[in-house]
Amino acid sequence: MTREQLLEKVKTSRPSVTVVGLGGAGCNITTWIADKKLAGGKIIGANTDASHLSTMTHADKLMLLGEKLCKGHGCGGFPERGSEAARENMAEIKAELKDTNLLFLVAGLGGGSGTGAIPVFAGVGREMGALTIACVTIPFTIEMTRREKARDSIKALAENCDSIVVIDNSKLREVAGNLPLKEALAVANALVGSFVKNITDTITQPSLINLDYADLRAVMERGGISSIGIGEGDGASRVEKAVSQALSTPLLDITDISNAYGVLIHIVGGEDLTLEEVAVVGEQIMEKVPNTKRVIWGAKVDPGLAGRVRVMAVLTGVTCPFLDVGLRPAPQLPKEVVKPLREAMEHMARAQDVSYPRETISRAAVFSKEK
Ligand SMILES: Nc1nc2c(ncn2[C@@H]2O[C@H](COP(=O)(O)OP(=O)(O)OP(=O)(O)O)[C@@H](O)[C@H]2O)c(=O)[nH]1
Ligand SMILES: [Mg+2]
Repeated sequence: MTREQLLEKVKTSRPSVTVVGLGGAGCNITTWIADKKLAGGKIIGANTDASHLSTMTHADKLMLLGEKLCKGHGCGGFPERGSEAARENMAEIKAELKDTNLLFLVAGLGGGSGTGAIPVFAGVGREMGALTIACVTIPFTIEMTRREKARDSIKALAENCDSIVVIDNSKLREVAGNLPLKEALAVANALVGSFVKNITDTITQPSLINLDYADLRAVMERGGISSIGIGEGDGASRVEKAVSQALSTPLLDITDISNAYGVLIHIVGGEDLTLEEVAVVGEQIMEKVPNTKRVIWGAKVDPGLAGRVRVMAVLTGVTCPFLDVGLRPAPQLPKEVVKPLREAMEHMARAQDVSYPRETISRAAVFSKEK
């Protein structure tokens, strides 16, 4: 193979990513992502509400769902209408998702359009063989009946998704403080949005440590519920602070983090982020989640973050008392699914052209050893 052919291969083998925002909340979240620029992914806004959809100025494609059924108005909180509306657009949905490898479906559950349409899109995604990840919020405890509705729809969604990343709006207070509703929702939008953007960026763009599509598949494809925790730290113990915050305030109540099926760790730091710090993040998180070998990494330098470290930990296949969704039977997994940290760090060291501290190497070797 010539170098040109190889470069062409790199280009064509890059996974294609599609992000679909469904319903009012879903479209608001994808607008956040589009504003931050999503390199290497296509953004689709889909809603039954024409007027809300028209506010999505940066999407690559807008889909008015159920034009005949809803006539450009919303679904008034009825998910059955949302499903029927989406089915009206089936041919268009199939055409848009045709070549997608990684599909993010984003919605705020509890209303009609997003809640009803998301399982329809998920069904198409799975049928097309895409790794299908739903990213949803569940309503505040005060929205009682909406919350019940959201719970039912997650059960239905589990049939067709590889993973469902859930953020409970009620948990936002713990991370964001007692904010007025509009601001609390904006925090939720930023959280779901950064999850989607972080993964897409590290898969499609050269990063410090690249997340690999096959690895992502290994931690996400068995389904179930995933919970996200985020943390940020500065000063001498910035890594410890960021990790303990990320693990102590998951955005969904889960019973036991030590039993997670897989872990995805994403680290962002300024130019001063060191290899040692990246290793310490891994070590601390893996101490808390000792029962899994499925741990994948992404790390990125953001020059605007000087002095600080930001950690996002995604725990997949967790148990949540409110949701009661289990894992699907195990697929044929490759024997070694843990991306060896040592390999990743060697790559990182080469990219940064720094020499490798001895202590870090031995630590990394511990991570990559089969447990
Ligand atoms: N994160 C986030 N959640 C929101 C936002 N707006 C509403 N929600 C939540 O999402 C749930 C569903 O609301 P919408 O997305 O407006 O509903 P929809 O899917 O458009 O459904 P219909 O309007 O009934 O057709 C609400 O119960 C809220 O909990 C938002 O901007 N961000
Ligand atoms: Mg709406």
